[in-house]
Amino acid sequence: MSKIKVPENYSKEINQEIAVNQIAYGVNDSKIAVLKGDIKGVCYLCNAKTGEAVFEEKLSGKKFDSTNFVYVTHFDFSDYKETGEYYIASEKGVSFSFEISEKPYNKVTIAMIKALYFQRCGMTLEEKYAGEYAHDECHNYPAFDINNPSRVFEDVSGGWHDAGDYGKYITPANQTVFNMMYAYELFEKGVDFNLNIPESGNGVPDILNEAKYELDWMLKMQDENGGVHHKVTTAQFAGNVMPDDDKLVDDFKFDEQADKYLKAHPEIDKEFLKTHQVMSQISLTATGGFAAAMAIAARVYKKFYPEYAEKCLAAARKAFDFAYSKKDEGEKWEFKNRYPVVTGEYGDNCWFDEIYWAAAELFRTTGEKSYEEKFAELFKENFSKIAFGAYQQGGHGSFAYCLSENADTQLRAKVLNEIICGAENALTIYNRNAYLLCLNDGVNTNENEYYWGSNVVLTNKLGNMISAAYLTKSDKYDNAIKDSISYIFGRNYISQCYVTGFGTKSTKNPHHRPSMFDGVSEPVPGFVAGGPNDRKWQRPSLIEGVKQSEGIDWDNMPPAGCYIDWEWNWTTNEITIYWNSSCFYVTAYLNSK
Ligand code: 9MR
Ligand code: 9MR
Ligand code: ZN
Repeated sequence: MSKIKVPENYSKEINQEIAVNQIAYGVNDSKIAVLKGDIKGVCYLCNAKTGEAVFEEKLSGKKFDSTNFVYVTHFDFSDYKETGEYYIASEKGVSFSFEISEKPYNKVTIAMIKALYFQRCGMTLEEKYAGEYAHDECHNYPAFDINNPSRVFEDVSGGWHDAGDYGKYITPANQTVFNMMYAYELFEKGVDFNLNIPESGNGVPDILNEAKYELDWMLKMQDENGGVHHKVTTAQFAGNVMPDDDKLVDDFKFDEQADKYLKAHPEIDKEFLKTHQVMSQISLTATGGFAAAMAIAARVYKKFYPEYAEKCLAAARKAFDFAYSKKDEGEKWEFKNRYPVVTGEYGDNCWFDEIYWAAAELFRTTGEKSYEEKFAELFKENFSKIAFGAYQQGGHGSFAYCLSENADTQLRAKVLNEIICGAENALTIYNRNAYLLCLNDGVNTNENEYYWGSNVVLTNKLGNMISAAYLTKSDKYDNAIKDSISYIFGRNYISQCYVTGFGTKSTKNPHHRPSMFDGVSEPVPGFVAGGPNDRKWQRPSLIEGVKQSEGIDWDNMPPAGCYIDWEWNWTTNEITIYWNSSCFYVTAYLNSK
């Protein structure tokens, strides 16, 4: 029996101002709870089963959180090293419970990868894999070429729905498969799980089985000239329906614009518009990133499917040649939605980073000097060499180059230096952040990074830190990485765990059509929500959402509080494939240690 006792007068009510990682802390890791306010009493760690206090500390030393303009106090129970389920008791009440675990990220990593299976388009999700989230096949309709409507792509099936909408977009796909294949290549132990998907048990790791579902679709998006179409979607966002009930353009607006369009294209008619998806035009950002992704696939699938690997390599080379030869006339290829398409744009006015990434991957895969020369040339262009994401992919390229055998020593040193500077920068931000994460808040620096998809702004930065850690064989960034993940898992200003199905106060109402319209009360598990968005002008749905949350003073809400778990608030509560992959790439790294 422990001699430590929580005083009788301590409240036993849950107090959300005690923020913890609601999923799990690693048993040998730093373990901190962040309490709002200047708290001075003794704080206790209690066993959740018995209520018994097992560890205590007298709190002192408030810290100022410049992001949200509050004082906070840390309760550090790192010295306690027994696994189990716990909560924290303070004079202000108790926290949500959490685990201390040998393998704190395993379950959530599996769920975050499996979430991609739930995004599969074009096939039935059977009950034995999808449980109550099963549904019939969807979107197996042909697509017409936006540049030439009489040209029809008969088979654009497969791949994942990108997000809460049902579109399929190449640039986010490029990042997602990158995360998966790199997680396998570098941190295999951290993703070596059976996902219970149709391919499980076929001798190929499930993370690669799942990625291949997307890659197979991506290959269909490459045109004969090597260029890659930016996306294939219905003309408009789907209505309030499950994927298999999305009867395309049943709700296609036949307005004046449509009439004009049909007059200009006598080769098609209304019926045609109602039965086809739209294949949007080629873009250089899609093509460059695709070349990179396929070059990675050529490496990682070689051992399992040698012919497939060859096919991926050929696709990569062809895409690269297309993108490289057009890079100086890139404006012509910058993606903008064209009528009748109004779905997600994924606009990006810099394509050099994607082509840079492709050159690096092709060099890494083939060892051919010509790709290295082009990489060296593109290195001189002005774009971030450290950013990871669906828009900025220079960080992917830099990492790939530094991992290449026979990389030029001098150039490699320069590239590595960029990666390390980026990681050091993130570390500095982390070190002054009272909630222990590396997002800029606009106070100490100019940029406030609490914008649309802020959770992935964070995990992408961790991607940069992981590159630095991996290349320098250092664990100096690991605390910052783990602590930032604890922010996503609930240790934040609003005690919100942003992963569906995990933690106590977790995201329950994501802007995700299947979760919204499947009649199941719980959302599909394992999805990471976009997170707080402090750009007030970009929150139409949040403003409407005020009605949903009477009494909340949104105008004075600090950055990390600008979140509402409401399904129509897509600017903070949507989910996407690449937000998930960016997060499980990080936990895969942590798992593999
Ligand atoms: O569901 C759409 C989501 O995936 C997008 O991120 C978001 C912003 O482009 O738009 C959502 O769709 C909404 C559309 O923009 C406006 N009409 C209502 C749609 C939601 O049903
Ligand atoms: O993340 C994107 C955000 O930065 C844009 O402002 C917004 C409007 O164009 O689109 C977001 O991306 C969405 C995409 O357009 C459609 N699929 C879901 C994406 C995430 O919300
Ligand atoms: Zn579909």
